[in-house]
Amino acid sequence: MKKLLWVTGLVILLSLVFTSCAQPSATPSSSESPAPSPSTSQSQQPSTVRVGIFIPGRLGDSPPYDALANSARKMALRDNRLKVEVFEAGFDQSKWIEQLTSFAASGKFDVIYTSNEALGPMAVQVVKQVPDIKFIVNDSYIIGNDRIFTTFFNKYQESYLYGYMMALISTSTMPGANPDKKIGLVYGQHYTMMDDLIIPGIEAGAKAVDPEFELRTAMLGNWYDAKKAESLANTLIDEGVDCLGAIAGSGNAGVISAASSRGIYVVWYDTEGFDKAPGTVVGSVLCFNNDATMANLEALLDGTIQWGTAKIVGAEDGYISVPLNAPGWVNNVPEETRQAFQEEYNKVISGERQLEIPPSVLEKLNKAAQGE
Ligand code: RBF
Repeated sequence: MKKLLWVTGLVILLSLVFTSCAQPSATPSSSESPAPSPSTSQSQQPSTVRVGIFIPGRLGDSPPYDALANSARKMALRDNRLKVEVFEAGFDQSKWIEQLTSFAASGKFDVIYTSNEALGPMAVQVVKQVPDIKFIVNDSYIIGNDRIFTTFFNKYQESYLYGYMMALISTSTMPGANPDKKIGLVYGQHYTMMDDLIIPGIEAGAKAVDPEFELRTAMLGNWYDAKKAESLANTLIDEGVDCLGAIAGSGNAGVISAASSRGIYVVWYDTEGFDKAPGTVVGSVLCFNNDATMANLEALLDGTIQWGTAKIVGAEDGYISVPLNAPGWVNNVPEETRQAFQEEYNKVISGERQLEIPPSVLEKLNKAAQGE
């Protein structure tokens, strides 16, 4: 009996081995071998697009540039038609045009993707000198150049929300908030977007909370000196400011140091920022540079970019937003303050509160880019 069982077992085992060897293509394991590509994708070999990312500064503390580089790298991992190389040009702005020209003339790229309003005019110059190269520029507004596409965020709207939030925090019952109707901003340098959209937007937002609000500003003069930024922030706090904004790249760290040692508040611009200093950074207004970059790169790969045009995006289409459920906001800011903010925020995203970029500002940016 034992012998019979042993023989039966052996027969079953042998027949299993035989079946799996004899029918390789019919077994589930065949699906692990490379699936045959559909004939269309075999015949239309996707062409590669080589994109050079030109960072006008350094990566690490500048939300628009970090988002640009990170999104492009992420996109290249997801789509093998995209090849990406990132170049950090550094803070010496007098070198940028030369660096950009040689980057474009290197022959390594089909398209250069860069950011900020000073780079738009440089792109216009470079396309005149370097044949075939194309440019996508975030935070720039240029129309009519058929090798340039720009994306412009409604910074007036973003800054209005920023000022509105800072003024509400300043008038709140939060410890450290004083009766003075003053908020502050430390910023990197003068440029049209700062002077004509960001600062006026913050002022309009604060005055919408209370017309008596005043915005005190301090210019850093660069995008990296955190020590100087700290001293500027301290001066603003001495003047009665109890909630600060920071748009100064690596200088922002100094604004946080001053605010946290003096027990006042910071609202972050473009990204969440709560983790930079929990309890000091208590709110933020977001600008989704990453989404815009991904969308533009997707359009580039699909061949649907509208060269020669500029795309304006804002809160109504989800490119500017506020993290209303973030623990850093919910746990630090009293409910009535958050409620008041949310009411205004809803008006902005629904379009009830119209905060358009003045056409004269767009015209000014385009004219500057065309060298007019
Ligand atoms: N923003 C930064 O966060 N870091 C920078 O290094 C930086 N450099 C800039 C240089 C120039 C010439 C200009 C016009 C803007 C710069 N910005 C920088 C500002 C940036 O474009 C954007 O306006 C702000 O970051 C707010 O979104």
